[in-house]
Amino acid sequence: MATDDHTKGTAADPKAGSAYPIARSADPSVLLAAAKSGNRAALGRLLSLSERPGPAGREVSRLVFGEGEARHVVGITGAPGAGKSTLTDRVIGVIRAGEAKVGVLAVDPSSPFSGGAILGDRIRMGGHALDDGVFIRSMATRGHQGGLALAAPEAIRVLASCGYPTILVETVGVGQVEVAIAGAADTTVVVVNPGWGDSVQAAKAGLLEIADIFVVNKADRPGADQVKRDLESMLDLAGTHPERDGRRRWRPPILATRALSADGAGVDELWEAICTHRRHIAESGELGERRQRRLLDEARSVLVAELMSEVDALENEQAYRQVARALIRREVDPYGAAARLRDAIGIS
Ligand SMILES: Nc1nc2c(ncn2[C@@H]2O[C@H](COP(=O)(O)OP(=O)(O)OP(=O)(O)O)[C@@H](O)[C@H]2O)c(=O)[nH]1
Ligand SMILES: [Mg+2]
Repeated sequence: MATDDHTKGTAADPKAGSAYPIARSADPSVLLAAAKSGNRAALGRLLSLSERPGPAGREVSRLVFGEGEARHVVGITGAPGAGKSTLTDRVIGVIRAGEAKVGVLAVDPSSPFSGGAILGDRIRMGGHALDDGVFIRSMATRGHQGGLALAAPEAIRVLASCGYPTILVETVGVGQVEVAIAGAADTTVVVVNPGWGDSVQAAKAGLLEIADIFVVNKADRPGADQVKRDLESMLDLAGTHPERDGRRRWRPPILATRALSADGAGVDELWEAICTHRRHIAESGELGERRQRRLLDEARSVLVAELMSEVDALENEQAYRQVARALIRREVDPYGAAARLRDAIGIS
């Protein structure tokens, strides 16, 4: 099956014609070269390395950062069960009809026991299991030092540098981190369903702010028009804000899809809207700005993660115990304690 993050290393590099299992290599540059030449096991291993703390992971970051960036990162988010995976599978179909390669990141926010959900995504996107032009990676919260917010952009760069210029990122639209990941795309698609209050739920989850395109999926069910009207009026309200920099404003279109129907009704239009949005932000300069902002956000997240681990490491230090004692005896308040700990780490 082509949805492989299984990198047990048994696959020999077919392109090199050698029996040496390159995917088992721990050398990031060897893996990157193999992955670029189409070795999927090597790509999987590279992604796994990039998720782990330590020098190998850092080296992967360094290597792929120098390789440039994805052409188009598309976030697909929405409530659990809205049909994100089914829709993603359909969009993959449209992209592949044009023969471009596509990488998919299915971000699973739940616990280490979420194997079932990941398996579900694989099955739903399984229509492309034998297609070498598609690489699907499931990513769970566990295992990454700085959490998903750091793992996702890293994985996007790895996929892009290995020949997947378009990346679809599916995340469930609940929880701050997940919404932030979906919003950290060039184009963010928010999926809602017909039903009372679905648009209100989307607004509550903060999805209204990050949406570049709305999709009312399951439009085969009654109530699709109502959700569309609700969203339109919410957008009308938002539209009363002054235009920024006098730029032509992008009003998120609201499309209807039936991802399960035989002809995938509305999916062609969705892909068209995604491409139109990319053109729009490329022309207005927003694409470059979004990416610059994302990079800076990422660097800040790295800094915070590093500081956190330094603070954690302090717990075993004498200085920490002294400060803790003073705090408990109320000789110093929490701010004073923090100032002393800062001294102990060596930041002023
Ligand atoms: N009636 C109808 N059902 C749909 C449609 N699209 C998807 N479904 C069904 O909705 C259910 C959820 O679909 P998924 O694609 O797994 O939804 P998801 O948003 O990826 O779900 P999670 O990743 O678990 O949050 C499945 O049973 C699909 O078959 C549609 O257009 N119409
Ligand atoms: Mg899904």
